[in-house]
Amino acid sequence: MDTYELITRNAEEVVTDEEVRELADDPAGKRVYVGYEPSGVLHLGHLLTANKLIDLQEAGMEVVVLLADVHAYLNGKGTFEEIRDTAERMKAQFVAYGLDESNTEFVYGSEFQLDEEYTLDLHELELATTLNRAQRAMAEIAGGETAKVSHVVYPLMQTLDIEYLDLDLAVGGLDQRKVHMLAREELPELGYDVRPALHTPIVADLESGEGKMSSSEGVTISMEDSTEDVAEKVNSAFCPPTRDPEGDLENPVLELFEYHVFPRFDEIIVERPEKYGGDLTYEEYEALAADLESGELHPADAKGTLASYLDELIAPGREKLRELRS
Ligand code: NAL
Repeated sequence: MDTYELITRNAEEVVTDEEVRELADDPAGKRVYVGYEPSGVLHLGHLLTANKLIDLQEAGMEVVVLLADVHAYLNGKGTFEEIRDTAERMKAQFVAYGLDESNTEFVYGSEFQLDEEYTLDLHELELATTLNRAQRAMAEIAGGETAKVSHVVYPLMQTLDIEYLDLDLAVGGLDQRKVHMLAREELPELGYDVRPALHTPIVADLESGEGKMSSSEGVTISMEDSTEDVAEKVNSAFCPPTRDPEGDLENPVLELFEYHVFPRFDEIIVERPEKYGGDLTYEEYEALAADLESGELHPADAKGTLASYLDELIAPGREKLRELRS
């Protein structure tokens, strides 16, 4: 796979394609970041962006993970002490999941966001941005309620972090796109450069195939789930024998194969008794999706296989969590 393909595979959107192509021409030493509001337990949403970070490390880029403690505080996620605690657990789970520790810089937001120069730049951004614009940038991240002043400071700080962390590429879920668009507009106002952004898709709810799966609503899989939990959740997942069900629905089983399993394994083996046709081996997502569609692969076999690969992916993080709690 060429570097541009590796960088952009499974991305829902790159802004702009031309800027990302330029990065792909010379990726060595380029700094890419993802920021996360600390959360004590990783779920599939976190792992989707982590998969992208692993791709980017493979492409030779340096990865910065921002443990966005101040942002979590501004978004009402708890006291500073609680947030710090969860951030340490989060970091340990990312490393267990497979982020190369020797090539990943973990930074706490509070390490630089409370500096004088940063604060003055932030105030300049506050002066340059309308309330309406900042609220719109924050709507998806806050999940509705953006009535507090903290909610409009949040996207401005995220904008500024792109400059202060000296980044070449911003990565995030599609829910971050409005903040990244704000950053493209506002950074030049302060005399800073515009940076490209890459957005990963948001996977549909496991059970219904509707809308967006997140930790707060709907069914997801987390590092806390046992092997049995994973099997049960995948087993009750929505899985019509097609890639594109009617209307707004998605096939979450296929999405998980595409975004979570295939990027991390060279081949996927569906184990089947001889009387049902014997084992199936797939090197590409498309081949598996085509077999599900044609009926060659039964949804129950697809689910059983998905559950066991997902379980293998989360097992090291689950172990780490147990260790940290004992
Ligand atoms: C991501 C988040 C917060 C601050 C950031 C600063 C720089 C780069 C990325 C950042 C968290 C993100 C979320 N807004 O919704 O999880």
